[in-house]
Amino acid sequence: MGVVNVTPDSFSDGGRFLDPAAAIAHGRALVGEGADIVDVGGESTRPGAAPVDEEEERRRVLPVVEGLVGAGALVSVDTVKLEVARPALDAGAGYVNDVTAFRAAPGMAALVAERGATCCLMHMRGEPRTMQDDPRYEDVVSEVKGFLEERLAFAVAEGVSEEKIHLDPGIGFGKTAAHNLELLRRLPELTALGRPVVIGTSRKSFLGRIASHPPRAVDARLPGTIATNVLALAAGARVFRVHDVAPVRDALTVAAALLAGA
Ligand code: HH2
Repeated sequence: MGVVNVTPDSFSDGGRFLDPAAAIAHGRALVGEGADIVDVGGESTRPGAAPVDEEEERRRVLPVVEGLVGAGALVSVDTVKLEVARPALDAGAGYVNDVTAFRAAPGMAALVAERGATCCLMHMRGEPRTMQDDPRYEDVVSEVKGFLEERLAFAVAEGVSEEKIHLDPGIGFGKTAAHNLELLRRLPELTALGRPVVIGTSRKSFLGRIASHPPRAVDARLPGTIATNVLALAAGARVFRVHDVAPVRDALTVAAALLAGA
């Protein structure tokens, strides 16, 4: 899953693809690099990000969704708003990536069910503005697992077909570096839920902290991104949400060949 952020303030590429033509060209390039899904988002979820109103989010996202439909990949809309998801699905998107796992917008699950779209249900502790203020868990993996289990049951009860549901532990969403590592280490406990697990470590700050990089050296996080995605593949993850599709796809292809021989 390649990331297309149509935002001025995303943590790693904010402002680079705010122009729809630039965002569409970037999305097409990611498809060319081998992305099976392109995830288009118009609101940053980085810690402390300012909320975006619905009309502005639609203005950012819809032309890009329209421009990427037919480019050779499934188009995903990364939104928590019903009236952004609905017109994106009307325009041909087939995947809804809701980082609140259907908790923000009543009706989101029913919309996904009605359209037969695929969706990603992600765990987040708190909300982006405050989620990194001293997050604590008794046992992060069992709490995330319990949450995803409950959200999966909710989505199915709302009519979403189970085969259309992906689950995501929400790396960095209300979690310390130690929590992120524990979730990655114990991923088989989440794949045991029986649905494809999505992993989003790409360029996230914990990778830079572990490798002792300067705080804003985002591009230097590619090796850490590759390491975490390869190990997540070995632990059973199936969807890898990344900004740098070509190098991660290459690493995953080689790792998959090696694992297939095991
Ligand atoms: N991470 C981000 C945004 N959306 N969705 C899922 N399912 N999983 C993730 O880990 C995830 C996500 C944050 O990354 P990015 O989109 O690059 O940054 P920003 O939120 O600042 O736009």
